[in-house]
Amino acid sequence: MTKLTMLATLALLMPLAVSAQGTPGSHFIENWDLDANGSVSLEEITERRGDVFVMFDQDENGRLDAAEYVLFNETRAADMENNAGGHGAGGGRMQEGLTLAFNDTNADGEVSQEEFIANSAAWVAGVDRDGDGAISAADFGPQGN
Ligand SMILES: [Ca+2]
Ligand SMILES: [Ca+2]
Ligand SMILES: [Ca+2]
Repeated sequence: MTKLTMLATLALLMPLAVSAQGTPGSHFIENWDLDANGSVSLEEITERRGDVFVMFDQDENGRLDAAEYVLFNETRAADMENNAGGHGAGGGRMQEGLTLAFNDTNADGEVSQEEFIANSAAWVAGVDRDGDGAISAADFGPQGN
């Protein structure tokens, strides 16, 4: 993966950066809200996760193994660092949904594309605080974290 691709990927993965306006979650929503209607639906999450998966599946075998997760983890860690202050407990919650442990449903040590996509709903459920089935600004912020 080139440096440039990594930077593009970083932008894609920004999970919970507080934007210049200071609205919690706005950066995540900007990056994942494909139709820009202010909330991120399960469909949008699923599609975007498909893109992320392909980006990190370097040998293109349809599975993210531990070696490929090294770069994925480093990319997310760098993102967390670059956005220090914008991540609270909610940031961890967003990050967890992308980890190997969260997505390796059959515990074979790799995440297949099917597993990664199928866990989209569980990720949304974990973040969707107001229970409307989508992720919007209402699911971020200090209250209830
Ligand atoms: Ca949307
Ligand atoms: Ca692979
Ligand atoms: Ca697996």
